[in-house]
Amino acid sequence: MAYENIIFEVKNGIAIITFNRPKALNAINADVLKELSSALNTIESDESIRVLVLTGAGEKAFVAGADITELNTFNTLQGKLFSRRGQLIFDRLQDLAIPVIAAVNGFALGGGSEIALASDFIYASENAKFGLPEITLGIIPGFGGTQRLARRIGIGRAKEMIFTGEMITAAQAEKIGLVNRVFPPENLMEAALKTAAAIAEKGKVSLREAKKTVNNGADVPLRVGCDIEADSFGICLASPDAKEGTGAFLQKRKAVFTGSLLE
Ligand code: CO8
Repeated sequence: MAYENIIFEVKNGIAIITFNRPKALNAINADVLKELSSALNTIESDESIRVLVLTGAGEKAFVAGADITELNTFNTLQGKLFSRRGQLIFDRLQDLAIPVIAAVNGFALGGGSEIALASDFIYASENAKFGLPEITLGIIPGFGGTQRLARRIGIGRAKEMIFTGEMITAAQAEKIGLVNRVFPPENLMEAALKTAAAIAEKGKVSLREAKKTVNNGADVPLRVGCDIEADSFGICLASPDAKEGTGAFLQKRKAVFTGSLLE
């Protein structure tokens, strides 16, 4: 697929999706969702891709939300379908077998915050701003934000952000655990790619199982979560990576992981 609203590139096993609609601060419309979905198809079918980094083009915005021009034309059914479509694509991001890092440069509002929340963790530039301003538009978050924000930062803080629609700074976002780390704008991508490269050296199977276990364990009782963990632990041992990782430690050398997700 030819991309017009995102830039999709792969370098050294790291995929980068850059939201790229400068005239609307990278806001998400139906075309962006279509292109994001197509890029995810490629990522899911290419085993050489080991980590995905999401970012926004330009210095001002990561993604300034869903496209309000488009939202303004929706009737009830179209709104519900667009919300569901976005949710399903963001679920795919969350469930991707590889880690996803959001490198948030500038505004991450509405759907922009919601994409970042569907990623595994967030790095932000000092000028990043997070918010769910939908309430000021007479609507509510519709790409999973009401659910994921509460799970990430707690119900009270999530309700405050959703009810007021106010933005928070990168520093505030770091303080409440929404963001892992904050960097000067010029260092953000370098930092995200450095972490991505460190993760890319690890075994694909153990990364997939670690991600799945944390995700699937988050909403179940501890006992059930620990059962999920034990099952995933067993799956890791079925991969050659477990032999390689433990063997390399004993032989005092660096492990080289070759395990495949298809095994
Ligand atoms: N949609 C469409 N266009 C946008 C958007 C957007 N979300 N955000 C910015 N733009 C456009 C502006 O209209 C402007 O265009 P133009 O130059 O043609 O007038 C251009 O981008 C630059 O923006 P500003 O001039 O406003 O730049 P400022 O620096 O003055 O302000 C802000 C930057 C604060 C980010 C401001 O643009 C803003 O408030 N944008 C809207 C943010 C927002 O409300 N986002 C939430 C949208 S709703 C949503 O995300 C719901 C998700 C779930 C949907 C469920 C399906 C139904």
